[in-house]
Amino acid sequence: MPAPDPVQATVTAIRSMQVRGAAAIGIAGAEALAHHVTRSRGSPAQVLAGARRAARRLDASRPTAVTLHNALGWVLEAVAAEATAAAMKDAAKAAARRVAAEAEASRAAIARHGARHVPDGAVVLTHCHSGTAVAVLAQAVADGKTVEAIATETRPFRQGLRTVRELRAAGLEVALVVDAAVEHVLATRDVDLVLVGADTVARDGTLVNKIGTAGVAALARLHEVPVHSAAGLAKFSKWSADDVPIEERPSAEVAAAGEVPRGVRVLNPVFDRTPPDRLDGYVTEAGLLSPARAVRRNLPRLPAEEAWG
Ligand code: RUB
Repeated sequence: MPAPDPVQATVTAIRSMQVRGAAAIGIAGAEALAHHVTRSRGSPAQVLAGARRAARRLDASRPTAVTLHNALGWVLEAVAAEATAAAMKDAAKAAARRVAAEAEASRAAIARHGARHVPDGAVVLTHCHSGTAVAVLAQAVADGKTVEAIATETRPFRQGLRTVRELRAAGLEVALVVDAAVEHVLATRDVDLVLVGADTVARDGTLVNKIGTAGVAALARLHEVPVHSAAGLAKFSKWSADDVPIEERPSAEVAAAGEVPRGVRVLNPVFDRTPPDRLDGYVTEAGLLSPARAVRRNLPRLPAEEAWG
């Protein structure tokens, strides 16, 4: 029996949400691409061409999260810089290991910086499941603070259930609310901070994150509650806000067949765009930065598009 195709296995895992969350998607994509390169045969030109084809297939599996595009770009850059097929394979493996190690280091640095902006006794509202945002809140508790989190359920995939499990395990007081409760929570509770993750930060500082983020941020502005997004280098992109593709997922995630009358379309856009003026800042590896500063710092560090051929 032929060995399973690592690219197809990862595409399937990402499409089916077995692997989800921007950071995890980037790491999985880089690993799959490196695995593909180590198995490829032929001349250096053929190895590079095959790597680019595999990268394009992986890149299409979750189009909104630029972490995937960046991670694949870093691996392609490393492969393209080598002159022999053997060196390309070593370079791909090393680049994938670097993507994973940097993602871990990035999360730890963001957790340290972000925790400093979570006051002792704070009530923090969060949306969806971001491993980075969870790490910030867990760090605040590890630093000796008492923190209460209010997590949205996040329809339709209900990532909020994972968030509340992880935050509770980290020692926070935790409440779960339905997405529609956000305004009521902001109006009736002393929420100190809204903290969310990021799938992509566009070049004008627009945050692209789980559907509902833009509304949560608008309501937070109305109630004068600061909004932070935990976003390391791999989340930044040269794309304009309008060019960040918003993934539409199957309607069955929202309503099962037969739950709505014939002729009713069920839309399932799973990300939205939060303009930078609704954000107080991005918590990056270099600390809490305004959207403009965060973009200025990170744009020059992204992989070059030429690596895609
Ligand atoms: C997850 C989501 C998260 C970001 C950041 O959406 O929007 O906020 O991906 O996550 P989905 P992390 O569940 O559809 O992937 O901080 O873990 O990178």
